Amino acid sequence: MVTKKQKGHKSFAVLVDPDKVNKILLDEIVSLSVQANVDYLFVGGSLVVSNHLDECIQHIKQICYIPVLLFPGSPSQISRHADALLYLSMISGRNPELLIGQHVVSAPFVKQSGLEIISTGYMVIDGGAPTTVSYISNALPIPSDKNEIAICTAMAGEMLGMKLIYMDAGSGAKRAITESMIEKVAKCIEAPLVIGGGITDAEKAYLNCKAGADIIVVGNAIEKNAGMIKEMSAAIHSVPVTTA
Ligand code: 1GP
Repeated sequence: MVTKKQKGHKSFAVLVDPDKVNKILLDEIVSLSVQANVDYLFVGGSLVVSNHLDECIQHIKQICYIPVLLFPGSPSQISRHADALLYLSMISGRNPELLIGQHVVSAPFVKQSGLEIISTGYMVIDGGAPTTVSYISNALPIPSDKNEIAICTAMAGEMLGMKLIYMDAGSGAKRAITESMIEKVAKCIEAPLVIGGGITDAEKAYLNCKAGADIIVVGNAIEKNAGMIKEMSAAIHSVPVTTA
């Protein structure tokens, strides 16, 4: 991820929530992702109630080579079959459980999993309506027009050693994160910047990358119309390469 950023390459991550996709839709999403050169498959969700995470990831690994990264809503969403774990600390909130508490409890288990651990400063930005992540986290999101708070939070996360900064308006957000916020945050950090939540068309994905996003995550819009993978991927990968 860091190397891709250094080369100015923009990446596309398709989010698969095991609760929201059946096998037919999963096969369709994976097949279209392979054809469209999707960079990553993120698997997880704020609230996964089913118990077929392992099965879902094993199936993906059998049918494609796209790296699978866990995007867990809780420590129970860990599968050793994935390639890596986004080790999220919710630095935008003040809920100690999501900052460090759950990490302490699950540390031996996570270590034993053998997964590549990618420490990630996770920032929830207000998406215009309560989302599952904002409810479950029991923490206030960063207001969507408070760019300074987002900048300072991202900088602090990076200085604490986080390898990625992920700004998320929440799945199905009414309002995606503004390009103005993305641009200002991107200018202040060197870590790759992941942007997701409420991105519903290729143009928005393109504009987010132009503003400074390094990785775009889309889930909801693809669950509704998997055909969108192709145009979104083409738009993201068409952003001119710029090296810092
Ligand atoms: C949510 O960032 C992801 O955590 C993706 O959001 O489902 O709205 O695309 P969407």
